[in-house]
Amino acid sequence: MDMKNTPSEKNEKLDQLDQFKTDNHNEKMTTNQGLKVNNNQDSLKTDERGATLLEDFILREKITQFDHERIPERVVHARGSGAHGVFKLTKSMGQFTKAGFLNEVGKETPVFVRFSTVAGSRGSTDLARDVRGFSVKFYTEEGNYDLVANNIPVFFIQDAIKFPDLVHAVKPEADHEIPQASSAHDTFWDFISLMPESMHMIMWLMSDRAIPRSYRMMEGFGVHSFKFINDEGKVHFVKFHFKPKLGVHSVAWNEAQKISGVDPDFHRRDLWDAIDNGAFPEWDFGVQLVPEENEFDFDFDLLDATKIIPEEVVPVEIIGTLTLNRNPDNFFAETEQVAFHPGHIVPGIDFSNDPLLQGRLFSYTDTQLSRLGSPNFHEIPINKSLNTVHNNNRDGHMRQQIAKGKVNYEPNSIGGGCPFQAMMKEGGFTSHSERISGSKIRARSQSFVDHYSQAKMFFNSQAAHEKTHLENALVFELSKVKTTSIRERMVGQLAFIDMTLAENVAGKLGVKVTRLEMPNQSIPADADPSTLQSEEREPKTQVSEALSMKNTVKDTIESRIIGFIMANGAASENTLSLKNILESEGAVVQIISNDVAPFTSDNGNAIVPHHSITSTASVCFDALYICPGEESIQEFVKPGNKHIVVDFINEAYKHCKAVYFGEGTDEIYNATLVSTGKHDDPAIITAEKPDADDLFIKAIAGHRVWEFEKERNMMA
Ligand code: HDE
Repeated sequence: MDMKNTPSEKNEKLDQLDQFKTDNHNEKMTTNQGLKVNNNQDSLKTDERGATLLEDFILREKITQFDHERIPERVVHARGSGAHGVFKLTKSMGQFTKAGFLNEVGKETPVFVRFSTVAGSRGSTDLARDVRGFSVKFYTEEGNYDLVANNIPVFFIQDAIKFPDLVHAVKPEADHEIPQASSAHDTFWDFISLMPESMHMIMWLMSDRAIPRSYRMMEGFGVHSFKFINDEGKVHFVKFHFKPKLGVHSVAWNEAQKISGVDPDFHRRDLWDAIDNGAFPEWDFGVQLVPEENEFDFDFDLLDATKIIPEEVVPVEIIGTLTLNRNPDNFFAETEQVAFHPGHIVPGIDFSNDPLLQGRLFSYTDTQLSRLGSPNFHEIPINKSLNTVHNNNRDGHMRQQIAKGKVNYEPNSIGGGCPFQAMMKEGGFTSHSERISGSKIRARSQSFVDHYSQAKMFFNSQAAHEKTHLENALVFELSKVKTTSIRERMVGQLAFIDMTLAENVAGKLGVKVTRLEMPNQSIPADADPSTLQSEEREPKTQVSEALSMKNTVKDTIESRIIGFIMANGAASENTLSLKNILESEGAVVQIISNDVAPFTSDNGNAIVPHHSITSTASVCFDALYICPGEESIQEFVKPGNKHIVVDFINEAYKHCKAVYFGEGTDEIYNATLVSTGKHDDPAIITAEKPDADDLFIKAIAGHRVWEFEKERNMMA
């Protein structure tokens, strides 16, 4: 496999972490005090059958530590997976920002990234329909910079004050704590149907973006407008983007639900295995820049987090590459204890006045206090900045740093005035100075009032199959809603986005489409409704190509998992040659047999299967190859085995995957739904097709033949 972007020889963060690592290999067991332990099997007792003594400090220490092992999970984004990596700058942003890590082309900055779902608990499934977190901690020479991003570029709400309401609504319902990791329930849709500002986000959430094939195949967005500040103090608004080199891909919803049962750690495992195998996930890092003086050039407000800047209006400039190339050593120490905060910034980057961002700036430190238990969480190795901390902040639970001397205040003369404040030219951070005038007011800007036009733009930009999936997702979610009035109100919302969508959904829910004269919850009760009622506007950009995942397909099969179905007597020549071709293109071949006992191929070689067909499922593979070999096929079509292999292939077929039937596999082919399908389906490959191997590779690179979905499922 192509081992690109091998971990840099030098990664200062990893070197720093090394100082905290321990390895038990060849060591004697000790207590927490370093005392060697002689017996870790029996507690201290009055005699062999007697009561245990309170004196047993070894027992007490062990049990006490265990009793306190758990810490509170994150109030949102509890379920996550992390990895180390490197950010390499490919284009200098020196003209726009003085941030050191964005100035010198070729500069490498160590990073730690944590991906997450939002609603589920720590142990919940990876494949929930949900937003994914994409948090990046850049360990820069000027301090830590955190880009706490999501895989969706907009948000549900415009103002942070609504965040607790949103999260309460989506989390399991308060009385019976049901459902886990799912938005398909009454309280979520009750809230959403009353929040027109969430409609754009809802379009994204109901799209397949919310069920990614892999963390490695999703985008990341900073969501808010931030500011770049250059040496002269000139300001540009900036939106951040991560674009995966493997393209943006999803699974089918039916598949997601099955993966949740078969392998709830699917995304976590996929990330871990890819990095372990040297298939390092990579993203292009890009920016959309808007000079400060052009702030008001748009038909939406740059400070409104429910809007994107369409890429047709401001293109994304690619400025660097993010590569993840090392798995953590310890999940708790690194992935669980890492603490992100959008307020961790460096000179050259500043906040905008987006009211959602402003609220976040308070929340993240606050939440770490209850989660990690102390304001000293910055001293946990994964959170430590590369440069040593020098200030007069002191003490508190679990303080690690030993600050020398008697001086812990400033100004001081006894300590020679240290630590000194840094001048700007020495890297001292100064907030960008912005002239603000106005009166104190608890209200929302008129410029935030259009809630539907970008929802329309998103829906209009989807390919036909993407629209169908989005519609089906709405039907699924709202079918789980028990309160009819909520279903009706939600359909009324959809009518502002697309009437056909609303009617199709309504038809399947058994409700009527009534366009709403609805109160907009973001409007204060005593505001003049004629000025603030949500407007129905046509989007200026009708269709944005960047919004359809279909347009992100890349010509690569790297890291795709291909299942080879084979047993005793499988034809070794064809199988090996295809395996070699696929692996040389970076794919991963896994052998599936009737059981996991080693078998022999037709040339007498012993083969050890990765899976038995009953211990895995077709949803865990990107494509299938039914290997040739008469004896092997006979093993699979034996009574008792046949329906298992047929169901396995049928499922892959229904999920629009590439399926390749080797020579002489007709008996299986004929028993599957595949035999009843259209012959021009490019992802069904049979051995007699010219260039069958190439066609298979092309089909895998295309990810799925969604355009044949209806056809493939009609046969079911
Ligand atoms: Fe977060 N969010 N958030 N959020 N968020 C948290 O901080 C919050 C928002 C995001 O991998 C919490 O450390 C408020 C937008 C990610 O550790 C908490 C608001 C975006 C993660 C918090 C938002 C995010 C979090 C919980 C509305 C995309 C996971 C644990 C004003 C740009 C970080 C924690 C990780 C986590 C608050 C909205 C992304 C409670 C108040 C918008 C990726 O502080």
